[in-house]
Amino acid sequence: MVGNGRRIVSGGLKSAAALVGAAALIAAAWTSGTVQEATATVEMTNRLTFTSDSVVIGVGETVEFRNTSALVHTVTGDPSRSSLDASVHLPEGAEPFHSGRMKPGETFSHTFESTGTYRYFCVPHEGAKMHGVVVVRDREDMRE
Ligand SMILES: [Cu+2]
Repeated sequence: MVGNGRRIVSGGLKSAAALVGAAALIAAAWTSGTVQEATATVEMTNRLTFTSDSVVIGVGETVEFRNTSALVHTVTGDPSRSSLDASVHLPEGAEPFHSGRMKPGETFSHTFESTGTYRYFCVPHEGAKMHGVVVVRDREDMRE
């Protein structure tokens, strides 16, 4: 999925552009290592976004999701709960996960046990494309 550079830009390809943007972030994370490493925190906002879009952790590490907004959100990496193919991607063998409804102020932690790229989303805001990416690397690879 990490593309070969060329893309057509037009008004009708917003979600494709968002995907390319996410891929670029992942690529940046892989090469620079300056995005968040190790155990990470992601916040859920009033703007129907996750911050950061993309975090990089080592296998077996945990991401804490915090609902710092005034809205109910979820953190969902479960294809059976999504209606859009683009909302969820799990590495082969990875367990689906789902936070349930998170009220303002609540937190949810998930430990990522398989390497690869996870794409997750928020059930109530799937239509608004509220989703994010966690890249899980071998710890060996993180010592550079
Ligand atoms: Cu949401």
